[in-house]
Amino acid sequence: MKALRLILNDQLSMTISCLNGIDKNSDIIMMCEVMEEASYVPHHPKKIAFLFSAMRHFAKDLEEKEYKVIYVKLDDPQNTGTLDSEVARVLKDHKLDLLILTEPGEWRLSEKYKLWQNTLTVPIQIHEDNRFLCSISEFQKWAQYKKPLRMEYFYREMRKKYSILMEQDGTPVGGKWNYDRENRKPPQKNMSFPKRISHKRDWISNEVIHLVHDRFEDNFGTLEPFYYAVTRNQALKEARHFMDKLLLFFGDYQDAMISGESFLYHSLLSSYLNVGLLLPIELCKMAEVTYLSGKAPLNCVEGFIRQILGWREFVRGIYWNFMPEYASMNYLNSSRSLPAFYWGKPTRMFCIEECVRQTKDHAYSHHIQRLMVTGNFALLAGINPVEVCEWYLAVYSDAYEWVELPNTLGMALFGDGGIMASKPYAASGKYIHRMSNFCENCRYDPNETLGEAACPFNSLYWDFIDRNEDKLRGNPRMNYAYGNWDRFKSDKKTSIRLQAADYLKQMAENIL
Ligand code: FAD
Ligand code: DLZ
Ligand code: SF4
Repeated sequence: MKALRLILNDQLSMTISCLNGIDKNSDIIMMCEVMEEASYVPHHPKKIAFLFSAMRHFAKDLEEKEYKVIYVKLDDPQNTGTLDSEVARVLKDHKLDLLILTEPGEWRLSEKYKLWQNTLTVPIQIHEDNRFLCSISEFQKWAQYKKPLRMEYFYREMRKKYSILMEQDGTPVGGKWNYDRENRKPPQKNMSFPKRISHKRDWISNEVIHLVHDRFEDNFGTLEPFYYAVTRNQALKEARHFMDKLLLFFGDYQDAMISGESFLYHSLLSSYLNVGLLLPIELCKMAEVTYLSGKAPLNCVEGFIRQILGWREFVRGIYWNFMPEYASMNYLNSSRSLPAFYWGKPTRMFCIEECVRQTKDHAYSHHIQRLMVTGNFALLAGINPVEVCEWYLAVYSDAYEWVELPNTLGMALFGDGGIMASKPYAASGKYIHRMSNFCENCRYDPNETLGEAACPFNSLYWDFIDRNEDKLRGNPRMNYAYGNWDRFKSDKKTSIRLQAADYLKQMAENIL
């Protein structure tokens, strides 16, 4: 049998399951750039350039290993623009009699695969994506009897399963599972950050950059300078650089935000992991070795491993466990439109402007910026989750629906009513003031709730607490917030409501 083996854009791993048992003489590997995938949201130009360049380099590596590869470029004249039609065309043209796939990262595509079982003329095999450390069925089994689902318990099981940071007697190294409390330091004055490595740009990347410039120039985001790693070797260099120079500070300042500093001590590895150039297990092992050789403290190493072995696998489990209903959940009935400042229009809120600017420049911002600035604002202002999710899916180079949706709809917007998080991550301007230097440059005052200079996050925070009382008051983790709200006199409550209404009106008029 001659098989076609389709590799999607985020399946760029030599160990990908659809290549298992491949016959180099007869089987064909297919990869294709299609407009349908490149435009279902307005992806950031850096994201598209990174993905296409990484794909083209991966195809070249496969050819060098003497696999037969069909690579369809976006501007190839015969490219019909969709995965359906391209797969059907290649199957027919090359008289292939089997299609072998690895399960995709998005529900949308898994539905497509189901459809192909009826529409294509050849049998189809779909293999598990074994790069993840917890399979979809294993997560579902774990989740079956656990209510509520909490990352911390899942993470402990994963630590035991892979014996990462574990003592021989089955206890966690250092005696604790989680060192998060040590990882919330605000930024210090005069912090310095090791220089990031850069990669030489070759003709493949140059060709892709021209293509993206021509075809996607209207999309939000800056294409140049383009500095992403696009091969496994380059991605490994990034990983080693992180382990050697940054991991030792990663934990302490994980939540800090600094104006003009997009990366701090973060790894910037999510894009490479999600596309398949790096594997989660190898990063966990590298971090563990860094700890064992005394090069980074336990709070930093455990914090990093928890993000990958815990959060990353947990969000994927949540996605596949609750889709397709998950995508349309809107527990708080949030319905306002996404303000234009998310797409780079001016705003007087410095924190938002800065996070959006960093996003525009790098197709990246770190977790706390995504969660506590742009995410928190959308939560407090009651923005429609569908619009917010589309924004996150478009603007970050690491964004695929399996990881973006639970983080945005669940963690940031509480749209799933508590599946991902035990309470909303709602915070006033005081949090941003404590964890960043953004407020120093802002025309608003984080210490004021009322008046012209008042930080919009403050009145919007109380308005959020007030208007969602029926849904949130019963939650024990919200007792503190409701205790404080209850202590406000009724005229103060009225003033806060009016102030918030005014800011929401300004937001709708694009003058906030
Ligand atoms: P680091 O801070 O260095 O963390 C190390 C690694 O841990 C990351 O590379 C990533 O692989 C993993 N990780 C950390 N937190 C999470 C998490 N919550 N979920 C999954 N993996 C995690 N991450 C994505 O990969 N794609 C997304 O589309 C995405 N969308 C997000 C949307 C929102 C609203 C929020 C709050 C978070 C989102 N995240 C997403 C999670 C997280 O913000 C990014 O993984 C992280 O910022 C990537 O930067 P880094 O590689 O420097 O991460
Ligand atoms: C995000 C993306 C883009 C921009 N382009 C392509 C493409 O041209 N070809 C492709 O195979 N995949 C692309 N992707 C990724 C898919 O949209 C989808 O998110 C993943 O393949 C899911 O596994
Ligand atoms: Fe953001 Fe408020 Fe601080 Fe301005 S004062 S930067 S709006 S938190």
